[in-house]
Amino acid sequence: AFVENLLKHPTFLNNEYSTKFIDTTPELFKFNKRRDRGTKVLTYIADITVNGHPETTGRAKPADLKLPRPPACLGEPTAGTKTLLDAKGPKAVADWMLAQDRLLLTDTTMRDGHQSLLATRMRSIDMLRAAPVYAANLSELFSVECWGGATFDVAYRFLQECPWQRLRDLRAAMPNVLTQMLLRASNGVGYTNYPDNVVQEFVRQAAETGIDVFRVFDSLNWVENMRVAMDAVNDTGRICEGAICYTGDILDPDRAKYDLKYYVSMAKDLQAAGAHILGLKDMAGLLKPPSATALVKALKDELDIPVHFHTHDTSGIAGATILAASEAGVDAVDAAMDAFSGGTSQPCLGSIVEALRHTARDTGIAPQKIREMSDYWGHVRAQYVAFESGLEAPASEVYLHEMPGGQFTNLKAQARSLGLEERWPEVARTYADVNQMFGDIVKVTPSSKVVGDMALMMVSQGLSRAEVEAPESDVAFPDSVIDMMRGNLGQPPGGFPASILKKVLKDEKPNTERPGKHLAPVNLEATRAELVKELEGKPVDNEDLNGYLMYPKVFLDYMGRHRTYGPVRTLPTRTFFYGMEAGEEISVEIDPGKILEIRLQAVGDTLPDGEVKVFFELNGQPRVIRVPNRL
Ligand code: BTN
Ligand code: 3PY
Ligand code: ZN
Repeated sequence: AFVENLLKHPTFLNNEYSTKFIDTTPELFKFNKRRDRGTKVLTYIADITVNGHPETTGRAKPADLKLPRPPACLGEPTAGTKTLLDAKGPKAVADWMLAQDRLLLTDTTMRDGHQSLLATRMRSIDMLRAAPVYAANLSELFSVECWGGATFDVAYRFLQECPWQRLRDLRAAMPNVLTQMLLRASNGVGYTNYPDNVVQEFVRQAAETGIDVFRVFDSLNWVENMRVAMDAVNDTGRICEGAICYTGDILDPDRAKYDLKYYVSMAKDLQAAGAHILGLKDMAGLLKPPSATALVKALKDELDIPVHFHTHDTSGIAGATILAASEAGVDAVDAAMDAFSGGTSQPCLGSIVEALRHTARDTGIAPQKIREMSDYWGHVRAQYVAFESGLEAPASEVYLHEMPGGQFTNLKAQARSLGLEERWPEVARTYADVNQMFGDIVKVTPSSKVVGDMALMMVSQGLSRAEVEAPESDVAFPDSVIDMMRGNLGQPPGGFPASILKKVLKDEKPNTERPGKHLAPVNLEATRAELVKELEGKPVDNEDLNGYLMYPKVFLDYMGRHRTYGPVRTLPTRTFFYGMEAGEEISVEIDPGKILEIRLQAVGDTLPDGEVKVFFELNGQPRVIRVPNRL
């Protein structure tokens, strides 16, 4: 009916229609979703070309129009770590790791690399063009970290794409190498504690869609709060990497709370809880080389499972820490491809490979293959210049504030938007003060966000720690602080100090039990039915259901935009963020094998009704799309 109505409609006959036409033509409205995908994608391009993309307006623009070209695949994919997992299971992979002399490497470019350097904005298409090359040329890697952490919500929220589809496609393109994700235990890939069955269902789906290695951590290092997620991973037959979050300095007598004994004891708890691998997650890059020597030695002595080290190069010294950890016998480390390394990201993969060549821990990866891959990543990075943070030099300041790599540049941007840019040193010091006021806690998503919220509030209101703590003062604490003190993120070692609990909660009694214990399970089928209704009858599969369970509003907003703009995930990144230029031609595979050849002919003037005609050729046929001029 829609097509019939549309075909007869005068506006359509003029080959001029737009979202607005659809929205203001009630007789068509119901069928709006049947507008063909090509038209939707043209509408998106027209809109961005006319109005710009809200996220890149006013930011630097990439110089190059060319699509980044991945290096050639040198032969067919050969057996890799994933092949071993499929044949023999997770315990066999862990045993294999222990038996290797070489240092094993995880490439973090597709997750933490861009999360830490480009505000998580890398799009699937840029990953998917690289993935077959990883399968063919880099199957000696231990794993490719490509999912989880902040990438999940950013995909829906800012990139207008489905994170599940990204994972499914990556898995298909890299059948021989282990895929790895970062999971915030009972916080899933969100910022809050979810009911146990939501976490379980999420893990089940992630494994089904394509994750092999789950790095599970808790933002307060509370093992009790990691068990549900770890058990769920073990139920899938995939690899459970239980991670310690590293903070403080084991060699500093003033930070005795997080000493060697603390970490070894937590590591043993994680091993007992079913971890196949122990993750040593140094999210801020605080582990110094001599401390790494001591810590890795102790962990290797005390554990039966392999140790996998993750760090950030904010200080500039992480390469040395990696080499110290390697010398002390660490089994695997994380690094980012050269073009996505350094600064708040991971240390440089190619340089680690070079540093270990012709030694007992030679990684066995050919430097030439890394250089070629990194060349591609360099061109990819250049497309995202609008999202560069501008951090130009290593910062030893990280030992003062202890902000995780992903938060550092983010908080700086937040401070700037509050007009506090000049007072950054004060924000950094206050962040450290808040940490001490909260009892010296692990700071990683989501606990790091709580500390950041409090620090920004104090600096913008001119409050010192002493003023916040003074019993007579009346402080309006941020909601996230109240929530954490209530126990909704769980408990740090030794609990929160009584003084801050009293100040924040007054006479309210905090919950010191596992938050999930008090959350009723979600009725999954009732939720699916509710979502079907929200989507006006569209069938809801398990991936969509899981997206909605993690982020109800973000997911629905994404679906709403999807209805208007269709599948924009395969647009070149340049087109997605900047639209097209007159005379430009692009080729877009909107479905496997279905290719649209799109040429932008011209952009017309703004008409009296405020709309602009945008003239395209779609597969050789002229098409005119009207979009509102919102500038
Ligand atoms: C975003 O949500 O900002 C990113 C997704 C892109 C949505 C496009 S941008 C042009 C058009 N105008 C909007 O407000 N949303 C869409
Ligand atoms: C995340 O949770 O996204 C992190 O990267 C923590 O380090
Ligand atoms: Zn990290």
